[in-house]
Amino acid sequence: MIVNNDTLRNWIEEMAALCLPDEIVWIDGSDAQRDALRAEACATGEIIELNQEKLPGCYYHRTHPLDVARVEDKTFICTRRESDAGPTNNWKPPEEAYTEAANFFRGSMRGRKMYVIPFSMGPVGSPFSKIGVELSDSIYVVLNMLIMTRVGTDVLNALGPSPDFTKCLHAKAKLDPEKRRILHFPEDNTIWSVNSGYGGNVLLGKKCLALRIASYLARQEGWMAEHMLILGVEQPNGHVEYVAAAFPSACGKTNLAMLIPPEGLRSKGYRIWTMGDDIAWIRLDTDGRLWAINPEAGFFGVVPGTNSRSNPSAIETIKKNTIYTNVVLAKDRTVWWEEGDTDSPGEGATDWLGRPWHPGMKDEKGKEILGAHPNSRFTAPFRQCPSASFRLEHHHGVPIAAFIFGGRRNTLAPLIYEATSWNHGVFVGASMASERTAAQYGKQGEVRRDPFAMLPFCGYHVADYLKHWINMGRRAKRPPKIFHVNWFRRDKDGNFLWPGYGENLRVLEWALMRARGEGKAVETPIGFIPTPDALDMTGLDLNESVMEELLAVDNAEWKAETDSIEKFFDSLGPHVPWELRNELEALRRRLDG
Ligand code: SAT
Ligand code: MN
Repeated sequence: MIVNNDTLRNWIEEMAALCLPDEIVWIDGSDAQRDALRAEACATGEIIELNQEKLPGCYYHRTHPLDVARVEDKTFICTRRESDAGPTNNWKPPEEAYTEAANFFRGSMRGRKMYVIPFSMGPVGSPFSKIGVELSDSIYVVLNMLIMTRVGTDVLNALGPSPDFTKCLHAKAKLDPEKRRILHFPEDNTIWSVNSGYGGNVLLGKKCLALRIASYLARQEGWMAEHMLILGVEQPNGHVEYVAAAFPSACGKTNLAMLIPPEGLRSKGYRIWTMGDDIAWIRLDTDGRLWAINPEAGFFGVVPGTNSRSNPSAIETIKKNTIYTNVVLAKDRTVWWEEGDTDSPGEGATDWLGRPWHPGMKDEKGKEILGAHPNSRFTAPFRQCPSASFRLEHHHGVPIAAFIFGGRRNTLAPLIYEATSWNHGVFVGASMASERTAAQYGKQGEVRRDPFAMLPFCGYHVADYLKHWINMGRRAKRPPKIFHVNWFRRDKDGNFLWPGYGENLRVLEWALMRARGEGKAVETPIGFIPTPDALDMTGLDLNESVMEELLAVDNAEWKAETDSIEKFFDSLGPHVPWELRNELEALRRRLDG
């Protein structure tokens, strides 16, 4: 391949001299090359071909048992000054990080091939998009990148001779967890990842580029890189309005992104268009609004718990051309997972570790052995989603009418409330939190703050990130309205008050009505909440008293919350924006009434 880009060629030469691959292979994005790579990986056992009658185009992969998720303690932001990484990121000085990791990369591709993966985050050639080139010695990574991003010759053509691309280097090396490093050099537009083979550690377009590096660039260039799903709600009159929503993990982001309207609203003509389930890049346009694209081209979703009730669209999406990682492999080369659509994978199945397995198996201590790893994943092309938005390839994305922030709170936060101003909304996003459930390790009920769900993904000082949010609102003439939702409020006996799933559309629709200047609301100290009759409840029978409980605001509980938020702000260091300190004090005054 003739590549007329000196920066790119020199960098690849330099990295090849470090890693010493036997061969360098350019990924052109063609089906023929993808098929050849699949065949090669099947031959070595790196992937397994699934039952092509039942799961056409689907493949299976098991990771190393100690390589099953992102590793936050091995993830670093390497800026020249430590203060630029802020108090919530791990930091290493760039020279030290490069030197140490070079030792792990050195000679690690001997006897292997180095694949050159040119990829675009966002539609190829869009002014919203960014180009990256990932060098990797893993076919599994190549096959995943082909689904998750736009890859190939088009991307090189769009780049031309420009040096403006993110240099991404990945080597599996020995998969040694101790020597695993996920290094970000925002000042060099560079990412180095070594000793892992899975997920966000190695699909470098995703969290590493599209969030950590992009958030750094976005602040410099005046846009936003956010950990948000994007969803279009089509009203009965055919008009589509868009929301972008941020939730901490385990709040059902992918399910919300693929929501199926409940019958009562569907029959009125409501419809959902999925734009993204994880990441939004957002820019201010000349119309004064914020416009968002989804920089990805696929879904990398958690498999366990995905079923025809929780997410029928996902079930439809992953029937073909999907890579399954770390689930149960059935004897007929289909796949199975906990809380899927069937009770058992049948005789002769093997678990994510490759051991013979059947449901109900217990270890020596009597603890249940899961067949699929809890972080097992599907990688599937976006366009296979039945509700995939027709604007996915639109270079400008979609205008955002409302931002939705959420968390998993047993008490305190009502089903929905609306911020009274942009700055108040930024305060709401900055103080987002989830409580641990029984299923998670650690203390039950412990509150974890995760501003904008960006804490693990912000490529610079989080207080500066909060200030960037304040500034974006100042610049936008028609900024989105900001809301906070809580699908997880419980009654005294611990039961969920709200049915969730598709019913959540009723709540989103109220937010969109408010954004249009409609919708009934009452003002409370924490913001506007719907009047008890404001949500469209057609087809859902919910007791009035339950609705009241869902919308209740308890001043005493909220006062305790303000103290907890203040402690959190204090932990972020001295330059938390004064606007947010003001919002905190204003909230306290309103609560004191
Ligand atoms: O592994 S990913 O980072 O892509 C997904 C996640 O952990 O959120
Ligand atoms: Mn995510």
